[in-house]
Amino acid sequence: MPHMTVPVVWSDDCLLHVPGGEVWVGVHTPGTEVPQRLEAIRVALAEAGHRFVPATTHGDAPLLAVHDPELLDYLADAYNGWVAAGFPVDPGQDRVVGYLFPTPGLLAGLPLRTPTAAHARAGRFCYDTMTLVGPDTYRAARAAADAALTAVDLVCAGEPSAYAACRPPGHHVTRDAFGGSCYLNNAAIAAQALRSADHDRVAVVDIDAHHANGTQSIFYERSDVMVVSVHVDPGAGWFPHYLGFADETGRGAGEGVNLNLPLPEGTGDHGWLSALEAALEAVARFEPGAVVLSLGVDAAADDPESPLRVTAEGYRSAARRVAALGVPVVAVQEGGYHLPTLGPLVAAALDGLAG
Ligand code: SP5
Ligand code: ZN
Repeated sequence: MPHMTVPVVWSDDCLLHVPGGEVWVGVHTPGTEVPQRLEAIRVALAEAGHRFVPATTHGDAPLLAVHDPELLDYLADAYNGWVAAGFPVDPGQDRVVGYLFPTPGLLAGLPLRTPTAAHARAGRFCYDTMTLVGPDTYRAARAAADAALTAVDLVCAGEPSAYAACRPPGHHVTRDAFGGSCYLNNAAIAAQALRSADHDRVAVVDIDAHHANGTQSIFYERSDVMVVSVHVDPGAGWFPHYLGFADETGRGAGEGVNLNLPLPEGTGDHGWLSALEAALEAVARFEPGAVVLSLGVDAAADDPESPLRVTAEGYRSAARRVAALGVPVVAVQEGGYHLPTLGPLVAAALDGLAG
């Protein structure tokens, strides 16, 4: 059998989001989720001979199927509101970043309002200080979602798999709150689009180093979309800290349709692939018509953002096992921050998907 290639859905607009930095424990540090990531991926996938397909626009409806309209309205206007409030001049912050967060202890059961002030509104929708909004952030986030939706179109038209070069990533975004360098949940948008198109049951398999808290949250009470996530144990002190524990199994109709496999720091290919194998057995029993693969490559040994020690061979095997489920796979890019190895890691994964 000839070795297949995977269509790579691409939009130049995904390069437009420039975080400008992030506020890490109160200190302004350089951004980690930078446009150079996507360039590195592009070079490696072109070299591997994959086909590039331009992303097409899909409008608001598939986004509103998983996100609150208030979140989209906020993201669309956040930067303009910040500039209008004068923050780029005084105190000299040219990106939107929150300073006050409506924690349950603050609200004490009273209703969550949307504040008037731009600096307060930021904390209503963004749950961390690491996910700044700049002039073209929303345009890039929309382009990433459109790339994911175009990949859905390709598998619905008969491709066995498609990869969306999504940036910014998405799996940390809930129905109405963003963070973790993510603005719109590309994987959830793709999963819902697959549901609406052809498939009664869809599974999201998340192999980013970090728990898929946003995707989990969006589908937590649903029986038609399974979410499985293999990630570094949040209980060992890793993002997203509050979520991603093994006892989060879904609620109501969704009970038993959410699976978390937290792993100890230092886990390498063997332990990571064993956990994935267990996750995929649950997925196979669920009998999905299609799978969304949240492909973060930050579980790699060299990655600065996680303590997992997965190799490129590990990613190749993981993707091969996902493809072996025998249903269409829409892969969307999530994290991965070590610029020198990022491209080869994604190329190895796509090679496994195609093989
Ligand atoms: C999509 C994705 O992989 N998001 C990762 C979000 C986790 N970010 C946690 C940041 C932890 C601190 N990193 C230090 C960076 C200092 N600039
Ligand atoms: Zn990650």
